[in-house]
Formats: sequence, structure tokens, C-alpha cells
Amino acid sequence: MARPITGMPQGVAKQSSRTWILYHLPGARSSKIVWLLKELELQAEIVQFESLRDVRTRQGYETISPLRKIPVLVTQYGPMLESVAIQEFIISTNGKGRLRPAVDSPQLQKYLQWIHFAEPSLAAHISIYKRARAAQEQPGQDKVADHAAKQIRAGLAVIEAALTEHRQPYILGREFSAADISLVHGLRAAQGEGLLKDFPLTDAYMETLKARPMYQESYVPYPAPTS
Ligand SMILES: N[C@@H](CCC(=O)N[C@@H](CS)C(=O)NCC(=O)O)C(=O)O
Repeated sequence: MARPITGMPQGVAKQSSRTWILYHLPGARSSKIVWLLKELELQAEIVQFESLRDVRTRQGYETISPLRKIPVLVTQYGPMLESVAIQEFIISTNGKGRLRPAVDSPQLQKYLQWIHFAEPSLAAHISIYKRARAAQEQPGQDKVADHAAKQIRAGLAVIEAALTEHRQPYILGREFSAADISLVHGLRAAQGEGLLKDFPLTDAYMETLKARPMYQESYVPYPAPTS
């Protein structure tokens, strides 16, 4: 049954994941946050949605997420939007140095690049691509889909080049990091839509991510239920 929207955790002095509430739809970007929490062995209360329709219509959700999007993490300071920002917040407050390079590491620059690249340079174009394809009988949508496909291929080429350069399992090299978790949403959708065919190392990279036990606990098979 749909859980009512309850708002902020009350009366907590210290930032602790035990007081967090994650608004989650299985298969959606919130699965990245579930995965990150599991990798870091952190707890949060999960409020789960059934479908995108549920996200769009559940009474009161607009008070938590004005755009009615997933994920939202509610902390003692209120609701936080944007999956990459949520990842950085969790790592900064409770990561204890795990899953990210230290501030004086030569890897920091690339880490920040990839954790942010994931959404605007990849996943956002895939959302547009899927929507345009679903509405392709409407005038102009084929052009929208073509344009989005070009952007996706350009983004994938950047990832493929990085993997070609170091030939290691993860985007930063040998070490798994939150940048890999960030990239997974767009890559998984790209793979599901058959867009990784021309990017063999990126395809293999996605398989490496999918083989991680905490990924398997966090993600439902693609495609996720949408309506
Ligand atoms: N840039 C946002 C995108 C959030 C987003 O678009 N989430 C999708 C689910 S993966 C959503 O809530 N869609 C709602 C809808 O399509 O109505 C983020 O990274 O958190």
C-alpha cells in the first residue's frame, strides 16, 4: 500500500544515515542511491513507489519533490534533490573516505568529472531518447530521437576512450568508486536500448558493474516498470 508522505525526520542532532528517508522507485535513479548505501553499509528508511504514475500522482509528494522526481533523500535538514548531489552528500557525510579518491589524490579530478558526466552528458539524453521513441508517431519525434542518439553516442565515445586508455575494470582504473555507481543508470539504459553495440569496452564495463553483488541487490532487471 502507498505510504503517506510524512516529511522530515524529527529531533536529530547529528547527521546520521539512520535518520534518512530515501524516496525510491525500483529501477529508477534512486537505485543508484540504494546501491551506494549498500556498498557503504549505511541504513536509510526507504519509501517505495510502484510506478512512475505513482510518483506523478501520490498525494503530498510535491511537498518533498516539487518536480515529482525520484530520488529524494530527506535528512534532518530537509529534502535533497538530484541523484549525483545526493551521492556526494552521502559520501561526504558518512563515507569515511570510501568510494572516492582523497582530496590530494591525482584521481580526484577524474572522479569529479565522471560522477557529474553521468547525468547531463549521458542519462539525460537517454531519457529524451526513450520518450521520443515512445512517441515516434507524433510529428518531429524521430528528429528528437536522432539528435538524442547522437548525443548519447558522443558521450559513450568519451567513456570508451577512457576505458581504452587504461584498460582496467572501472572508470578510474583498478578501484571501484562512486563514479561507477553514478554512470550505471545511463549505461544500463543505453545497454537495454542496444546502444552499446559499437562500444565493446563500455559494454564489458557495464557487465563488470552488473556482476557486483550489491548492484544485483539494488537493481531490478531492465526495463523497469514505468506505468
Ligand atoms: N537529474 C535528476 C533526474 C531525476 C529523474 O528524472 N528521475 C526520474 C526517474 S529515473 C523521474 O523521477 N521521472 C519522473 C517522471 O518521468 O515523471 C536526478 O539525477 O536525480
